[in-house]
Amino acid sequence: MKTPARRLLPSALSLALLAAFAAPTAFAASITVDPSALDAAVAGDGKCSLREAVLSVNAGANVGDCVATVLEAYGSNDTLNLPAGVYTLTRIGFDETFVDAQPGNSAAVPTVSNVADATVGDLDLLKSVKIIGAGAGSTTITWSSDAGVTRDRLFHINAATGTVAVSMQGLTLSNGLTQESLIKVGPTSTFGILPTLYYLRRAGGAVAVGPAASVVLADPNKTGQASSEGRGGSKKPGTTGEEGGATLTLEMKQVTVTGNSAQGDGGGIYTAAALTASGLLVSSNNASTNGGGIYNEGNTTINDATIRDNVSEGGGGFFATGSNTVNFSGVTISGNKAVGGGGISGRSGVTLRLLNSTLSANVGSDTGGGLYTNGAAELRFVTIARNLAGADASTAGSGINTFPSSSKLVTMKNVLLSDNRKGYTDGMSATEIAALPSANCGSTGSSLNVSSRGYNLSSDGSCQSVLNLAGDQNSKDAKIGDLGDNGGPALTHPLLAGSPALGAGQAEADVNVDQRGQARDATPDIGAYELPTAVIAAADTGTVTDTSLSSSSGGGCTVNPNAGFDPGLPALVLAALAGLFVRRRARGKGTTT
Ligand SMILES: [Ca+2]
Ligand SMILES: [Ca+2]
Ligand SMILES: [Ca+2]
Repeated sequence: MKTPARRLLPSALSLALLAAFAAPTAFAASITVDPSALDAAVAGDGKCSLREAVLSVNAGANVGDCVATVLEAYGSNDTLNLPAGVYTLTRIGFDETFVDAQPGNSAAVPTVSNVADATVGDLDLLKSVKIIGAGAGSTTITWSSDAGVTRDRLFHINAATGTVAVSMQGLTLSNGLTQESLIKVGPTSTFGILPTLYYLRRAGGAVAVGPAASVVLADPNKTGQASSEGRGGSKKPGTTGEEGGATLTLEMKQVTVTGNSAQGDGGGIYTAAALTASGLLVSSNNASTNGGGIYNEGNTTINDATIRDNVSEGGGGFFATGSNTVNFSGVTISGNKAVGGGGISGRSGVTLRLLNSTLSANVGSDTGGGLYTNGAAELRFVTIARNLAGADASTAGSGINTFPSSSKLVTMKNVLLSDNRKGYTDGMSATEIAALPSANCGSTGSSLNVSSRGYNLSSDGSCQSVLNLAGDQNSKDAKIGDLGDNGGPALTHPLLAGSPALGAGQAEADVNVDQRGQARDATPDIGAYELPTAVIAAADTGTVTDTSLSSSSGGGCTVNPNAGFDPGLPALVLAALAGLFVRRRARGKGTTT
């Protein structure tokens, strides 16, 4: 191929960007699936089942009762169309088979044979495919709960070589379950050198991405590993990467992952490869080890999403490990529960970037209600509020908990920390919780690995040793409302009248909107929520410049005397109206760059 002499060689980055954005314009083959079809792997009822359709994609030819519309080569980038309905899996059987000469004997080195088999159990996706539903409220893929049906996860992106790009859109994934007992491994052999596939038998209640590579489990009997790497004896990545020789990606748009369980990592989703998601809801999933909602070991970007009410041992909402970057923009993580890191748990190799996001009411029954990390984190315009931790050690934190052994820092700018408390035990009343000591910042050990970039607000003095730059405020009542629908795709904590967060942030060039899509002012509010200046002005009865809204550094808020709102309306009503407005406007978010 001829190349123009002066043409610059594309960098690896630009090639990667090209690959990411050069979406295929034509599908190879299109199959419409019938929700009333029996979950069969061969022809019989005259209807194309989801399983038959997946087998067709894998084979690159019609399987069972499916008949594809083929525009290009079958089996390269096909589309499965799933009209509204419930697609119920019933075909039991397990493909990743554990083989051990001495089951349950920790002295033996267990081996695993893996044969991805989409005819039974989970639907193994071996080729690039788009799975398109009629919307998360209309199209559901689930496992049968009937007696005699031994459930498995729903989807397994499971290729040892090649490139497999899977896109899911407009679906709900529910009732998946991975079960450790089915691989005949006793608790005495759950650590040591084991093939990754062992984990993939257990990991990912609804979806697992990635096979291959060997990994080493931390020995849960050695307490040192638990203390340095976070809660839960779990694995460390092998040198060749979790995805082995394959390039796997998963894209999810407007997908709900709810009510799934893993007797391992990733109650909802386990990913060892790149995940990109928007409009994602991950709720009420359960993992017996790490990542109640999502276990992440890849470079992941999630925008406009909710991760709530998931439960695990480490990282109730989201657990991040490996050497990866995780970008969250417009994500609310709430009501999740774990031993360590109720909302998010991040390990040492991970860089977490949170923008316009909310961590609320998560519980770390031991430590770290909101964010628990010994890796790097960059927080901008984030609200961390009302998270709870069990630990009452003098240095422990509930909003953010870091590790002194880590050289990585949590950097913060325009971050609002409010009413994160420790000493919590299950069953406490609201009155008892309100009486607990506040611990927005803290550390397992003495040094707080947090670095301010200014313009943060903490309702208590626990962050004061590090939040001491221009614009930082400590020990001020943040005056936030309850987590609720204030417009936008996820729940947020609104700022109330008189909040010291109002107009007290510093603008960032790449952040034009708040979590809801509301435009940011020139002097933005601290945290994920922006109250429009016009609303502040309307709530102010006559004073043009309200110095009570100024930040401690003097970055004040100049109100608009020409605001078009009735000054007689209470600020809260106006805030609600603003929320309704936000919900309807076209949104263009800042990016986590
Ligand atoms: Ca059929
Ligand atoms: Ca299978
Ligand atoms: Ca499988």
